[in-house]
Amino acid sequence: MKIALQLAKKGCGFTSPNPMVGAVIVKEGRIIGQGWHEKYGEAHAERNALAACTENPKGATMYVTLEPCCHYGKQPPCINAIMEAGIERVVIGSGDPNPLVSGKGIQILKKQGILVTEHILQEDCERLNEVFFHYIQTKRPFVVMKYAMTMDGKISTKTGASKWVTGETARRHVAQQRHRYAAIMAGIGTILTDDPQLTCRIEGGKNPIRIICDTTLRIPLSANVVSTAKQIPTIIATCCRDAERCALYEKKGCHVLLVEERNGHVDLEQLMYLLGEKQIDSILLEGGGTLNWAALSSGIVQKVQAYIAPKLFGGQAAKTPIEGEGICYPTAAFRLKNSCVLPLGEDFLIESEVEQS
Ligand code: AOF
Ligand code: ZN
Repeated sequence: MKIALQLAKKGCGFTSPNPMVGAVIVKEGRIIGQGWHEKYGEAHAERNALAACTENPKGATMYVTLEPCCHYGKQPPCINAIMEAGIERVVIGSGDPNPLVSGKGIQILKKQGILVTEHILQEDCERLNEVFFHYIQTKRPFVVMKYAMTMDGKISTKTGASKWVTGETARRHVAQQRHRYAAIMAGIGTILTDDPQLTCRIEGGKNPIRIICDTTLRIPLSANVVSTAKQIPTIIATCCRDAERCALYEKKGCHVLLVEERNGHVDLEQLMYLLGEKQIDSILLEGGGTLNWAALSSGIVQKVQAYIAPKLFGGQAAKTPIEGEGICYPTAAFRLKNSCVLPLGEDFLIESEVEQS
């Protein structure tokens, strides 16, 4: 199962909005085939592992990180392939929360006389697909709020300069996250001050869909994200209903998404619903303090990634990761759980889940 998990991770960034899955086929103590789900819409891990078998898999055991599917989607049911190949035993990491599968895959395999062992390395298999599990159950994207700050909690100096807070190793890690998640979201403030590309920039990596929250449609037509929108999908979420203005951005290749207004901003809850409808299963939120507060207080954030640099900027005017109104008492804090720390060069990444209230 550990090997299957490693195989599954090779699909990272390419399977969205479907899961990463790995499978290993073992006969008489030898691995005779392995495979993973390589790309959205293409063959599932189980069929890839069967196709890769170097000898007849009849009587063999299949280790698979996710319950095999039993429905016709873009691909035929994996349980059929497993039964036809004469697999004797299936060892499963986690169940599939997809309502079309959800326990039925296991049930049918058992009915056909195949031995099924469940819950092997279940936690690892569930963590691997935290995005898929969230998306299939809520139809909303999994949102990761990311920021880089100094040890005194600043994301820029008092002049607004932020290049760079963290070192190269940490920044390379961020690039991997842009590959991993389906989309990246920033606010108009970030576009106006930094004019970023919001691309991935790692070899063999995929660029995330870019989502810009721009309540009043102020984004310059010359902004990098607008001028490259024909190459990299770019969504502008706005409350501006001026059709002529919207058309200017559409002509440049942007998709203008009309959203209701809430507290003077784009209604983020509605935006998450609309993005979920577009099959966007995950978002790396690289917002400034205003957007971060709006996101956190509207309950759309699942995870926080804080990159922390051993530096101090000082300055009352220097920006912090989450601004907005803030809370009154420490007891009202947004609580985080299951935190882990990853050293990255001289910096650290602290990653935590947001406790949903
Ligand atoms: C995958 N890859 O390796 C496995 C999946 O539309 P389809 O036919 O590709 O079906 C997608 C569903 O199949 C997915 O939501 C999940 O429930 C199940 N298993 N999917 O893309 C795989 N094993
Ligand atoms: Zn399948």
